[in-house]
Amino acid sequence: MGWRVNRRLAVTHDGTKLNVFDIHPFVLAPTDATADSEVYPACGLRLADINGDEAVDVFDIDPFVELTEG
Ligand SMILES: [Ca+2]
Repeated sequence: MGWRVNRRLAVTHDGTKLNVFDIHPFVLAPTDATADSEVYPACGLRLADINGDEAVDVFDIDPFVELTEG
């Protein structure tokens, strides 16, 4: 796999592992950071950095999908 993935934290920061309920905040975080902080104040953009490269971008999509499938 090769990704340094944070499997402990869901994007929603709800105490669960990553699941389908993290899809909305995962999409919202990089596209509208203001709305994301209002809707999910406990989250933070860093939780959407699934591959651990300190950026939230298109390269986080594949590992995110893989985690939600597993
Ligand atoms: Ca990333």
